[in-house]
Amino acid sequence: MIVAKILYEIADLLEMKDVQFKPQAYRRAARTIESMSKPIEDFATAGKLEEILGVGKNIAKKIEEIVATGRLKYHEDLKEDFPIDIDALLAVESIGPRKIKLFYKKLGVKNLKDLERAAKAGKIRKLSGMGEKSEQQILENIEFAKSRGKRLLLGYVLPVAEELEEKMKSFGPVEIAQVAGSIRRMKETIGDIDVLVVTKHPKKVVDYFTSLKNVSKVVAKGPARSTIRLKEGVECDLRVVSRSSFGTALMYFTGSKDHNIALRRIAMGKGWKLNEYGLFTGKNIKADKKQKQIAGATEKEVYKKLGLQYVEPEMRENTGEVELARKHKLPRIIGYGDLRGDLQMHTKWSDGAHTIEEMARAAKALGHKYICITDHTGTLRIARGITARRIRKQMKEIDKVDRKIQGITILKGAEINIKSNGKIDISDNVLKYLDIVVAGIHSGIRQSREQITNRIISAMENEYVDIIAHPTGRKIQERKPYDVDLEKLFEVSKRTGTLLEINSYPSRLDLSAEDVRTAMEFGCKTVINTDAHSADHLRYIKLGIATARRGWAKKKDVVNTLPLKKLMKVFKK
Ligand code: DGT
Ligand code: CA
Ligand code: CA
Ligand code: ZN
Repeated sequence: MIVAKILYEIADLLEMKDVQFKPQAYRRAARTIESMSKPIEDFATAGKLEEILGVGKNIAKKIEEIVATGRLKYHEDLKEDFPIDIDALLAVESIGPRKIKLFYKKLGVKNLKDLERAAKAGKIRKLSGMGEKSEQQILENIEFAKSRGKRLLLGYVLPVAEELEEKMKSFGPVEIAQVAGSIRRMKETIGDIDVLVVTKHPKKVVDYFTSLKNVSKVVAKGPARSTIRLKEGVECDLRVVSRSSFGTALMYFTGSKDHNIALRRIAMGKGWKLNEYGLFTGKNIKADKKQKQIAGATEKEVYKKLGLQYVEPEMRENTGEVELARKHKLPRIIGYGDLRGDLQMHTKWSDGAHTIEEMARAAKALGHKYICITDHTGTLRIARGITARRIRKQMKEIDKVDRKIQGITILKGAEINIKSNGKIDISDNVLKYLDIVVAGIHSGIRQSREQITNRIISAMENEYVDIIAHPTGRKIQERKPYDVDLEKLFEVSKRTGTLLEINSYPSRLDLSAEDVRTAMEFGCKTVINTDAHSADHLRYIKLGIATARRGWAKKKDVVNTLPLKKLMKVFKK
């Protein structure tokens, strides 16, 4: 990940220097590397960097240097030309490299504080291409950027955490290793990684942990608890716990804090005590000699002793699950193995990185039984939207690939654009031949609540539209949802049967878990898609399932858990 980050920064820096073409090349390479499932180091050691899409001789050499030394001289030289906190400024929505350069040259803006001061003093509006409105917008966006702190996307941290867990597990003296905390609850953003281990040799384990290859700093080192900072930019806490209290420790460090407090209260009600060391009779572990541990080795036995149904980690937010667990009435939420396919993805026909065949083979390898190809259509220039004529051609190609690859069915679809006036950018004459039509808003998002809501509703009422893609348009930590009356959409969804998507892309997760929960209360059905723009993105489906689980969706609430035949009935025109 550090490689991608440096390449992105080079692109920004080159853009600030007005260099042509090169920025796009660096960005393209960064994007590919960022979404690869194999570590870049593997390509580097095998001397196969140039096989990566977008990586030529020049960029390959730079990657080699980063992999070998953790840094890049070329990058550091570029940074010296601009002594600016680019990361912080780029984090402000609507600000890109060009504006950073403009603000730096004309106003000497080097960081967020400078920018805020300049905007408040009315200096931004005087620059060419800027106005009072954009100045106001910058101020609002600075506030938003400040409020979101340093949390990282689950989609970014999860693979790092999983790899770390694997490394710990494979170390001889480790008996158990497991990730806890917000990652285990699959929250959309993550503060840090929490890992628990059981071992008879804490010192060896801690030495191993603090000398892992991707450690950038050892923050604390002790036999019970150690903290490291990883090169990927995230901190990781390791706690050594005993086998007999592993269950209660896992519960404690999984959280959420509010869920734990509710459980502790239940234990107290029974005259017991619950903490990370176990479930005990007697109120105070130290003072009460008669206290005895009655559970603690596994989570299941602790929940059971407390008279509760087991609560899945994704539901442990104290939003009603404890009450239901007490009554043994928790919903059985969708499982990670329940999905049979993915119904939104892009190929080279529009702005995707891979061919239909490559996408199908990758999906099959993930265990999918069906996929739907949904390239962008018509008016969406930036996404290289395809015309009606090309769609017909693509349909033939899909048939061909579908016959060629056994064991997976490739459906024909499109992701159409809902224009500002609520109209759709391609005619019904084309739509009616497609298996699945996904519609979404991709531009003109600054309309009023009423306009946006009605715009989406008019698409939902089109008899050929099956799915509304990323219904709120939010991008986590980048862009707020557009102003839309979701409850109205849920009502219309129930009436028309148009599905609202759970988009699995790491920065989208849209609908959010909270929105899914409301949708479920309305009795809506939903669909989990990746919106993959490359074969490597297909594995993000796990994040969408996690979002559905956090929203308490059951298997039957998600249409792409259905076998193909039943699925096709849902999408019958
Ligand atoms: P994060 O890291 O901000 O994404 O969120 P968490 O939930 O992973 O929080 P973290 O890393 O601070 O702590 C891990 C778990 O440990 C947390 O979910 C619950 C538990 N925990 C931490 N501090 C407290 C506390 O003061 N009281 C209780 N009851 N539990 C705590
Ligand atoms: Ca944490
Ligand atoms: Ca922590
Ligand atoms: Zn696209």
